Amino acid sequence: KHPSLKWFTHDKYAMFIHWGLYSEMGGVWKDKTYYGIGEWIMHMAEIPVDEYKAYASQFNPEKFDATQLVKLAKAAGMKTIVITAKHHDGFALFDSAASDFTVTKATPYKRDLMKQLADACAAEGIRLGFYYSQNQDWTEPYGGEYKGERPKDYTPDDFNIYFEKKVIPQVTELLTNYGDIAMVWFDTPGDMPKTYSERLVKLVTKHQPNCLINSRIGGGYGDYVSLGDMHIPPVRPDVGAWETVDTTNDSWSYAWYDQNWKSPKTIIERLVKVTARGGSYMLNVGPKGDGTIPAEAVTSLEESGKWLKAHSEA
Ligand code: JFZ
Repeated sequence: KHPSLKWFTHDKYAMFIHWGLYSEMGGVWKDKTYYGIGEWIMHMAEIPVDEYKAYASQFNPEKFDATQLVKLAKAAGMKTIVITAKHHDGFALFDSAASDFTVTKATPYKRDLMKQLADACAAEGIRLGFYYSQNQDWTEPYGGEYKGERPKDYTPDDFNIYFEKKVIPQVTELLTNYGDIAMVWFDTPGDMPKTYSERLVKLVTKHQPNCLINSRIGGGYGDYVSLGDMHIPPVRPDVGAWETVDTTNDSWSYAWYDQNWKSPKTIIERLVKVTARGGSYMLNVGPKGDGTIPAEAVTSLEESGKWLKAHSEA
């Protein structure tokens, strides 16, 4: 049993953040709307790799305010923030020596967003975790589910090239450049060989021994179980520590058409259902491309947070 499960099972409520180039697109590509989870727009709109990468020049979140975001999480009653440092599209919200497809090198914004968030979390006493897509990388020729044409004489074993040149260096950067990291939230291991999951567990443990790893690292590893998205088990699952991940509307990342915002009441109901069954609830917000949080999500998080505060103090 990982010692950090103590806070994980005690705190029970975290903020998930899905944010990236796809947030600036907001569900639209070349004046056409693609309905579905916004961070999959490259896949849904079949955007060519070069065009997608070039779109980084449109990402300039001048209105991002890390302190305001962390204070929103606190107001909601959340104790940890987990943010998409790199999603399946391969774009890094942090500075990385292992890639040019980063917020610091490929956008007019140029600043390291994870550094700002890490500093704000440390200042406000909120734990920080990173979502990292360790297998899928749609803009990397040797990455999982690459959306371009594979190099000639490519074989699946070439995944090792991607893993050595991008995954290991970037996860190391995330574990060594941003202070204490509470959790690395890996995702969609797919058919990634177990040895890669093993190597990532060793890497995390080496740099941040108190850092939790979720079960989507693959290979049967992980310190706790991430259940299927937005899924609340009908009865208490006998899996040890577990979490449900959910979102404030229906899309993880911002999508203009998705106005199906959960009310404060619905948030409380789902939080209670999960925690009553022994789980932790990680509720997502999808900031817009400019870095602001949709007003409806802010209101629901603040109102539900007020209710929680009023009903949890002795
Ligand atoms: C994955 C991502 O593809 C998606 O974009 C988002 O980040 C989400 C939180 O995670 O989607 C999944 C992964 C696993 C399941 C469902 C959706 N599952 O196991 O049911």
